[in-house]
Amino acid sequence: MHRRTRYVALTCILVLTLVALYRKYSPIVVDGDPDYFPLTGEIPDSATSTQAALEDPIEPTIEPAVDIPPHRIVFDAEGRANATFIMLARNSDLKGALLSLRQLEDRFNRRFNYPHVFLNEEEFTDDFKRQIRNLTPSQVEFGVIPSEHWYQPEWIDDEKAQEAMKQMARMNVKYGGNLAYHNMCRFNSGFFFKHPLVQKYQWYWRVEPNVKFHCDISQDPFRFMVENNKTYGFTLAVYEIPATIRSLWGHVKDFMAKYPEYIRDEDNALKFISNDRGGTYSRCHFWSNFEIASLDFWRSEAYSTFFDYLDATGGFYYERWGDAPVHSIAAALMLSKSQIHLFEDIGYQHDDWSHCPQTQELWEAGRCMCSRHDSFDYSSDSCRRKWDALGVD
Ligand SMILES: Nc1nc2c(ncn2[C@@H]2O[C@H](COP(=O)(O)OP(=O)(O)O)[C@@H](O)[C@H]2O)c(=O)[nH]1
Ligand SMILES: [Mg+2]
Repeated sequence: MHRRTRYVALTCILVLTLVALYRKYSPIVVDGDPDYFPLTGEIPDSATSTQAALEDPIEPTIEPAVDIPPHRIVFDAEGRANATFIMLARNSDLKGALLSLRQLEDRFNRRFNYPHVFLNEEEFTDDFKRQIRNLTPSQVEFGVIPSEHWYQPEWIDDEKAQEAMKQMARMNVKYGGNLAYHNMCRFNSGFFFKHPLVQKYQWYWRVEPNVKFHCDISQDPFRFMVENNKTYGFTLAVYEIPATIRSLWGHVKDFMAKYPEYIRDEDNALKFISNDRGGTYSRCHFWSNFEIASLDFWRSEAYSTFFDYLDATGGFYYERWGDAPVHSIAAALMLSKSQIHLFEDIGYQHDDWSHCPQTQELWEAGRCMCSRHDSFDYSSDSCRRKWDALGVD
């Protein structure tokens, strides 16, 4: 090689090595602020132990109606988002929790090692912890829910709540007479994202015991959410049982009238939750037993005000409002429809209802163990068609 060419080549190699070393050992740099991490509370291990790389910042497009911090692209050294799985479970749910976890690890997390948080209103037993930890090399944390986040608050009229529960039990309203279920729905609506173990995260994937993941998930859904400016992700959408939400929509309309600043006027997903421009509720909701979403959305002023407003009516106890319609109504009214994402490629089953990727391509690529013909998506109890009609990618 010519001497001069060799000199140029050596200089290039030296510069590239220096750039690589700088990227590897420099501190977190996000939007020019070396100390920034988009969270309140503790800085996650992944951020402090190594560097987090900044890649192609996306301009925030979120309107002021929802005060969530603009999405920032922050990944740790392994390319992971600041995210966790969250499973709410009882000690008696151990077998179902193991079944869900085994599939989640095999189909996705063995390649990504995202952490897990398990929550319960009482201490998990040592056996529960040991058996769960045995299934994953990822970090697992077990938390007890503060009692004020779980139990019926004192200001609820207990006699009225008892009477309502008896009445719902008599009418065979699903879970209507089950006080623990009411606590659970209120917790999932307004408190899970406030748990101390969850504070350090920006994203979560909700997992329940006894669910199935039918396909390989080779792309990281958290990264997808971050990179595509998404806030709420789902797989199945269904109709709510009318007897559980008798007065819910009336309160939502009152909220909209009182706090118009929290409602997104344009390009929201109102058409998914109402057939008459807000007059009545379509009863469609994203099925919240599967959610991949931003914790900052639930922590926002808009959603907090919404939850507090609904909670103050006592409807989680005097009726049986589920966290699914509450989450879905908020997402549909406060986000742009393009911030809501249907994970078509994630094969998922809860109870008898299953989502199986519909195209041959996705089904084969995911090595799916489900029949595309058994998918619930286009059955009469599904709201999938209404979602499709919104025309979101
Ligand atoms: N710790 C705890 N978890 C509960 C309780 N009730 C329900 N869960 C959890 O809440 C979620 C929803 O409950 P599930 O019985 O699956 O209700 P469904 O999906 O609406 O039929 C699951 O993750 C359950 O493990 C409870 O009393 N205590
Ligand atoms: Mg369930």
